[in-house]
Amino acid sequence: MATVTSAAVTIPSFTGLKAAGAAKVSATAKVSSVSPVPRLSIKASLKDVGVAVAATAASVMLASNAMAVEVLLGGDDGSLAFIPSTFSVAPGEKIVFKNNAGFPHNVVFDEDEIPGGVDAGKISMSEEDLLNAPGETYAVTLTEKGSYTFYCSPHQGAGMVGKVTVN
Ligand SMILES: [Cu+2]
Repeated sequence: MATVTSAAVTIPSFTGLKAAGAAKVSATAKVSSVSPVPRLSIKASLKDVGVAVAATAASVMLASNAMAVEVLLGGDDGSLAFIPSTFSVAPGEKIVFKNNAGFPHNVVFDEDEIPGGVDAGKISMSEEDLLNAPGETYAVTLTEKGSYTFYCSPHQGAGMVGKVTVN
């Protein structure tokens, strides 16, 4: 989900770059009879823009092929929350919790609110273990179908709880 959003942001900025590049080309065309050198450098910069867009498209494809869901720990607005706080995954799909803001955070599954037979200890971080650095991640893969409630132990009281459905 986060990947799709970043792609949506990248495309408009590319359009802006392309427009700026096109404007430069037409402006320089008048000068080019004097010196062909600026024309070459503009060609190169347009090519770079093309490469950047191709790289973005490739990373989006890789992310979807990997079948991973990214959940941010803490909102950009300072909220103490999992973002998204409610989501679904397929059995075996990787869930990557990523430190975003307001840390330290952690991810602990509630032993009373996970499918029977699943060991909360095996899928949780320890209550004392914390993600302290920006971008630090904790990944978990759930294989049993059902719903799982999890929380961040430092911020559980502030409402930092989430729910994932494996179906
Ligand atoms: Cu937290």
